[in-house]
Amino acid sequence: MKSFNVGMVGYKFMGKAHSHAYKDMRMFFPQTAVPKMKLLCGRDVNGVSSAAEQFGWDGYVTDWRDLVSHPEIDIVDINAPSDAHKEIAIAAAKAGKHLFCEKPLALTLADAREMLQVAEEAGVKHMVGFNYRFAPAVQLAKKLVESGRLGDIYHFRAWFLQDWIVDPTFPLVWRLQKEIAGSGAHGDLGAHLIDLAHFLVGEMKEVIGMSETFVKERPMPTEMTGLSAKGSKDAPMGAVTVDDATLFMARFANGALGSFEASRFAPGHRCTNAFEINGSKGSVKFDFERLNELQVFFTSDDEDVQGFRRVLATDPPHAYMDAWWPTGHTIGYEHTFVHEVVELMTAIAEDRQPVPNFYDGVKCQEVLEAVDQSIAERRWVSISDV
Ligand code: SOE
Repeated sequence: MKSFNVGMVGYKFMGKAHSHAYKDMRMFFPQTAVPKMKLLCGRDVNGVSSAAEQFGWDGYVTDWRDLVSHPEIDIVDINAPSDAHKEIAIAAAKAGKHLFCEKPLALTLADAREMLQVAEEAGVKHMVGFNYRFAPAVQLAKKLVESGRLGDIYHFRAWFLQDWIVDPTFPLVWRLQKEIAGSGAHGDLGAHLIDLAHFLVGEMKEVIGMSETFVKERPMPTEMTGLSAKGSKDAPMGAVTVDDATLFMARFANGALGSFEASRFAPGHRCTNAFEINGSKGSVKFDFERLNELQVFFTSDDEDVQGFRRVLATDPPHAYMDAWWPTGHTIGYEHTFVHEVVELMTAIAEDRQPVPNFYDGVKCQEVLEAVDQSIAERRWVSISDV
């Protein structure tokens, strides 16, 4: 059995999700090449040492350069905040390491393109963390579209809604600072929707959008981890430099119409990542809050029993489900990362590029940037022009 040594930068929210995936994968996918959890990297020595112990990493370093130049590391996994992606990915590729980078790939389209180019020139494998593709119900939606069972696709309608910053006293965490995050709801949540749209429907031709920052100033944080943060009453205020919500419409190359809504200002929606696809022969509906299910509708059903029905994607032949539990036993958010790592390890072992890879990261970044341009210029923008 092949095995590859992993070095990972970042150990908070995504770091925990990836660590869990490397660990769990060995137990449920024994035929897949093994990820060896060698080195964890973080700037705070106390934080990184206790995370390394808790998550099961062999050791830790506090400078990513030591990880990237380490002769025993085969794969560099980057889940530090977005502003760190480019420098680490480029250094790692030049050192001959395979790359696994969280989304959005970079702060700008130019940076994302450079990352792809350097990775290709270095001849390394590269993967981007669009984990929602790996939910078996999403894979089923893909199968229904690809096999023609939904017919010609007319609509892709998607929304990713959260509510963790509705309170105006919630601190100014890094996700609300443009120089670190690149953008707000757009790049954090909209990026997932754009990738799902590419995966399920195909490329977009043109877009038009609008966005808003509802709370323009927030107290500086005294502590932050994952999506939670603490502030204090007397903390100085700082400017929010990203969007709280971005909405856009798109025309796909195949003629379908798309609508997209990403917002962190939707009370009651803790993490609603949902889409619908309508085609000439039927429709599907997915909602991450019920990630084991796909709602399907076929116009070919007898008229008297037509209606959306719920398919539980928990058993073979649904993707990945032969590896998990006995019939009908559901899986969760963390399993999407396990499947992602299965693809990463399999692709490297088979000497092919994993999917989705930096090319998909760039395609997503093109749409993010075209939407930003359309908002700034108040007009439709062609994807081929960015
Ligand atoms: C925060 O908004 C976040 O954790 C994103 O960063 C993830 O990519 C998304 O899956 C859930 O929400």
